[in-house]
Amino acid sequence: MMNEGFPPEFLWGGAIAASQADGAWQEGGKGIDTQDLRYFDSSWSREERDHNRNVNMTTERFEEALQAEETEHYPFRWGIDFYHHYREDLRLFEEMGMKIFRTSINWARIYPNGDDPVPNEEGIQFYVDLFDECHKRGMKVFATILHYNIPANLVTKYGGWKNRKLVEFYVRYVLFRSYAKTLFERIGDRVDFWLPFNEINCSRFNPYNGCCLIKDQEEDYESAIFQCTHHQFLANALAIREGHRILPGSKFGGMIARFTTYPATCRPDDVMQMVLDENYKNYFYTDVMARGRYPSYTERMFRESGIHIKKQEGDDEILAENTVDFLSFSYYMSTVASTDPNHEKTSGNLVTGNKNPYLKTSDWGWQIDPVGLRISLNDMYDRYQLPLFIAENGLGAKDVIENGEIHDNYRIDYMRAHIEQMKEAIRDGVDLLGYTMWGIIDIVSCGTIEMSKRYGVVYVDRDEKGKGTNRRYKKDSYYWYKKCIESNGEDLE
Ligand code: BGP
Repeated sequence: MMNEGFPPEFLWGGAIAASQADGAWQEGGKGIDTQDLRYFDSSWSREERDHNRNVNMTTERFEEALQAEETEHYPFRWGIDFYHHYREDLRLFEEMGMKIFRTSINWARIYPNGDDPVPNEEGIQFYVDLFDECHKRGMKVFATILHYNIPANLVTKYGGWKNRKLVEFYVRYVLFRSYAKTLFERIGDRVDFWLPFNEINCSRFNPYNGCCLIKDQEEDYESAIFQCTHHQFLANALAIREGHRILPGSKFGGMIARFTTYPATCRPDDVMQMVLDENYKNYFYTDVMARGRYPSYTERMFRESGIHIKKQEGDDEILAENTVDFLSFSYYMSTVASTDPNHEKTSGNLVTGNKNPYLKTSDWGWQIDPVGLRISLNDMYDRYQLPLFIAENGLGAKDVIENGEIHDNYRIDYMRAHIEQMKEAIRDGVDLLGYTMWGIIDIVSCGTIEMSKRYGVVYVDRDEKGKGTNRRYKKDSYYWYKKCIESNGEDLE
């Protein structure tokens, strides 16, 4: 029998990430982490902001930031002070009727230096309190174990994800309690869905964010990126193994940033380019996590890109025996594959892509494509036959507050169009578990570090220097999403 619409148990929710929201960068015993070190200047032009979005962290900037005590130029050090405001914010989410809340756990709150022999009890208590508050307010917890930021010490002392020891610190250390195992043992009963990594394909597009690589330290940068990714694949698989062992019945998802790609024309070469782009940007990662092995096209892909990685005895078995229970992805936009190097470009999440003449773009140049979400859902469900969860989807925009109101009809239009396509995908037979709209509350943008790029249905009065009352205001989209949830996706007017 064809599904008509959203199942009664569909999980409507919202998502944030610790580094973009929490602030309190030196409180509660937290160590300094890699996102605390990203520098932003509110006087930067549009070009400088886009350049710094992906400019690879330099050794000089990294070391300068490690010594910097100031916060104005380090927005991830203050976020929206969710660390102190979470009870108020969760009450707002409860009032909206949210069923699930996604956030990430900050590794540097649990192990301030990453290699500490014992965990930081204040950090564990923060997440016990936060997740208890979610359940008290009727929301399930969707926890991302790692959303880019690792303790800075793991970079300075060990070289970050390039070093296989990171796998030990993340999940397997027999001597110390490792990060993920500590979470499973100490707060595991409070988490309903786990994501070991946010967008495990990010390293390919933004290596500092994805795997904390500093470009000027790398001889063979491309190979270093994929060596880091191999270590993250192992950590992902071992987290699933340890999580299933410590928490029987627990659900672990693999997550990518989904770059849905169309051929520029029906010319076969453009279509072949699309196949290559889809494999390289998306399926390579979900194939490893869901099928448990490097796909057959890896060898040619690596060879033609000059990529060399080192595996160890037993790695293939770890990947094969510990695949994901569901797949998850962020979806903002789609892009175009073209064999024409002069194809017009536009910006996008993590990447600059080819322009699609049939699509409008956001203020930041991201191509808005709701039908692409239906295509992505059908593609991924057909390929893996695993339940899917949309972990991020939303519109970054320059919202304006007038007398305490924010009339963000453009965001309502964006959400309505994407939710309509989600319903179509469910009617196509896709098993879709839930939807956590990205940036349920305004937070600091991850790519361009801009507070002015607002995603939330809740507005936060804070500017790009971290100044403001930090008060929260319900946008028009807050009331709209509340109705959408109450009607289980039926009332989208
Ligand atoms: C994804 C990240 C999120 C969020 C989102 C929006 O890649 O997982 O952390 O940042 O992109 O991007 P931005 O914040 O750059 O607008």
